[in-house]
Amino acid sequence: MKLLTTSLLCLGLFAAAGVAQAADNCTIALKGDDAMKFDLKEATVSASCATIAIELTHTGKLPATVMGHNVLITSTADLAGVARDSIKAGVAGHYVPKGDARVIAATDLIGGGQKTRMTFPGKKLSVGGDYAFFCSFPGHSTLMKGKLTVVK
Ligand SMILES: [Cu+2]
Repeated sequence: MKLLTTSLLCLGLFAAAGVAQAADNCTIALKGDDAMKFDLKEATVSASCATIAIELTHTGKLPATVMGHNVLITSTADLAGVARDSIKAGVAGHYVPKGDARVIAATDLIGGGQKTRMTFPGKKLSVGGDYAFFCSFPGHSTLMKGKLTVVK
């Protein structure tokens, strides 16, 4: 009976892990703080997800005008150019260049204690493509950036 219980427990754990992993592959969850850092340097999503979500939590206390964070996804090659052009959009424009085809996805700009979420179609990403995520608040992308890996 003890053996059976253990086996059932193991099965349950495996099932839970499988569900968690599948969910994670359709969501890019990041935390930003008052030290101008994201909690992750790398994220992985699946291009087969009908919808991919970006969830950003600002764990700091500073307002968006001082230490605002957002998450943009571009190809790695476009990161520097988009970061530069984002400045013109200003806080009111969430530091996201309007109608810029290089921006694959972008969240709103948030301040300390806030959360934001946006979704975009998984088909906007290609398996094996060279993508980056970063914060486009002026000066932040040097530290607040990471590699986005896209799997099948
Ligand atoms: Cu930032």
